[in-house]
Amino acid sequence: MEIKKSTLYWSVASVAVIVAVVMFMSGGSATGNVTASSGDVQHIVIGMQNYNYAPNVIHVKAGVPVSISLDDSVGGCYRDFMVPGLKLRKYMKTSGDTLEFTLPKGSYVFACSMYMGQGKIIAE
Ligand SMILES: [Cu+2]
Repeated sequence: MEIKKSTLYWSVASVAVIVAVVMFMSGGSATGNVTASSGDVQHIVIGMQNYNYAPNVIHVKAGVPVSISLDDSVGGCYRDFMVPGLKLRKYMKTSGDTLEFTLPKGSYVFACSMYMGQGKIIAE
């Protein structure tokens, strides 16, 4: 159990490092792409910047499962994450919680439960 837990933390940490590197290389832009993929899942870690989600424009591949998690910079109701067009809502208590879904081509708004934080996922 301990080993599994630390493995999970390491994977989350690695993804966070990749996100940081990608954001650094893209000049701190809030536009994001898939930051890591294991198997057929597109993992996306969302943080917080200027009272909004960052990245807040995310490009994914249509038809391939997406897994979203919120890092520790995300607080309060921003952790109550919704994709209204898919009728999805999940309170992601920790950075280990994920929301998983697969998208047909299109653009999907995501937001906190009060629409203070908003962004979109573009499936191509
Ligand atoms: Cu909110």
